[in-house]
Amino acid sequence: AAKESVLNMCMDAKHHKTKPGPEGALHGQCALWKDNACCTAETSMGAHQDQSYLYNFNWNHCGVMPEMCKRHFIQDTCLYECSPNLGPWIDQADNSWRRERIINVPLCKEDCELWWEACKDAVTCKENWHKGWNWTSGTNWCPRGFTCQPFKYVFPRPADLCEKIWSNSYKYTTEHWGSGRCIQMWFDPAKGNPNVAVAKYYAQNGR
Ligand code: FOL
Repeated sequence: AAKESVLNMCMDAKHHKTKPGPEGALHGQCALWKDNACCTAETSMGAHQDQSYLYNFNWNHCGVMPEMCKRHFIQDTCLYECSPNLGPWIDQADNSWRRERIINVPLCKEDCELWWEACKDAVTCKENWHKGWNWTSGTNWCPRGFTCQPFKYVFPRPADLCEKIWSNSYKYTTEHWGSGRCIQMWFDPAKGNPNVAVAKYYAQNGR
């Protein structure tokens, strides 16, 4: 029972609760986490809005992001903001807007590949979406010298997207949904949250 302290916890970041607990009214795609969440109902609403108060982030910096792609970014936001099972991968952050971050969370192959497939023709100008934008208008636009290109050129393989976009928040794995060895971005809440067992496994066996 090593490192039980990392189970069921929230990172110290911009919008996270101090500790996880039930949230009756989580919105839309974040509802999967309503039995036990690090996000509030308000944060879950923000996860579904363009340029929400969460980060003022503009998904449409190279033209409108297709809806089928955006749902994967919404699901990423829900996992990032709501999951109480990312403790084994919490690390100190060097950002002004958060004290802690997640690093190398082993993402299930299916989640990464479906995300990439849905977004391969969406367009962006940057590989790392955490840093280096032009924020002079209050939201992020492409900095000088960065050209808008389809995701499939910016991120040639699914692993490039999942690992690089958020500064190695995720590690691409070949582990499958239901294996108990990878974190699932999408799951059926009727069957319980599969990430509880995954956090327990990595807390005991090392990340
Ligand atoms: N999803 C996942 N999986 N991991 C994350 O770390 C994550 N982070 C965000 C959203 N979803 C995530 C937050 N996104 C800035 C840009 C993006 C962002 C938060 C903040 C931003 O203000 N960037 C500034 C630099 C700020 C600084 O680091 O001091 C910039 O230069 O563009």
